[in-house]
Amino acid sequence: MSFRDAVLNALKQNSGQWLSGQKLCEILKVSRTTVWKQIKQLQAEGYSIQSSPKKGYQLSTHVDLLSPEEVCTGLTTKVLGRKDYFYYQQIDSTNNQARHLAAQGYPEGTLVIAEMQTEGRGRRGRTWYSPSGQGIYLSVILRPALPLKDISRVSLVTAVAVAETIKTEYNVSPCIKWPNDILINNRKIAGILSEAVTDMDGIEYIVAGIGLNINNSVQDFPSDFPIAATSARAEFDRYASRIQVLQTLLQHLEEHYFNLLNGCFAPTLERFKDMSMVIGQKLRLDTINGFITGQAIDIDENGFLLVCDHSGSIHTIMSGEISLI
Ligand code: BT5
Repeated sequence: MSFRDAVLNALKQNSGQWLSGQKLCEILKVSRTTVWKQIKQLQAEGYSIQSSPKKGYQLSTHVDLLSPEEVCTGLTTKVLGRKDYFYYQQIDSTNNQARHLAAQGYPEGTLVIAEMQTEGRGRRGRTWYSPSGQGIYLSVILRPALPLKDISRVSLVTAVAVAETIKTEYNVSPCIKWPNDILINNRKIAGILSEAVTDMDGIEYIVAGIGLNINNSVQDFPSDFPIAATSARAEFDRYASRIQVLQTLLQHLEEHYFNLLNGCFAPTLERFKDMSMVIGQKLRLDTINGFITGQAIDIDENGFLLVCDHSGSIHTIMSGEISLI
């Protein structure tokens, strides 16, 4: 065990209580200055450690850092986060970093997680507001051995995993706005950015990026979003352990993803449709080829949206922006 881990362990065993500097020195067999330097380092990592000249050091009982050592304890996934887990206090965008790692050959299940993003990205050049320590900003590298036509299914799998995480943790079913917005009471709580690199043989890799608002105060969100933003704290009036929510998310994601790989996508599609807020709705759809208006009638087995226009023609839409009419 490294010296850093030994200090952290000693503090954790006494979390919520004071541990004198003298006692720590005895346990660790080092000088007070060495202990003090390591405590400063742990504070810089984000651990909430109080210090008092008379009482010593106290680690807050509420550790909520998304570091591998906190998240992997109690995580039951087999692949996601099991081997390569990149954790940052601050990064431009976890998707940028995951794409970079995927291009270097990092395997399926590699996670990139940050406490804060300075250039969090949405789709089509939009931004994702990512303040420090309040939400989950996660990208995972997937290398599905699937044909190209199945790419959209992976996006749906991710959306269902996020929605089910909210259901598991808060016992409330959110709505999914095809393809990738997760809403509660018409306010956006999460978004997904899937980026794929493909070749003639199929999918080389997909970076699935998830932004989920957990402990944000609603007043802190920028006021100019076209869809109002919300967080789990704002909706359910309580702080949550981001560690626990992240573990649940990784478990749901892995379960639905493995089902997809094993040819069992139908139950995930049904879950998606159950939570979809667009089926049956009149809408305007902006796509790269222009826009159409009509009624969303279904989502097909590939995850494409079927829209019936005013003349009765049915359009199969792979990606686009929906505005409900
Ligand atoms: C998305 O894009 O919803 C995909 C967001 C994906 C973010 C994750 S975080 C981890 C990973 N790394 C990244 O760099 N990105 C991914 P889109 O559908 O284009 O929605 C973006 C729009 O949502 C913005 O233009 C705002 O209107 C709104 N928005 C931005 N930040 C938000 C937030 N924190 N909560 C709710 N709405 C937000």
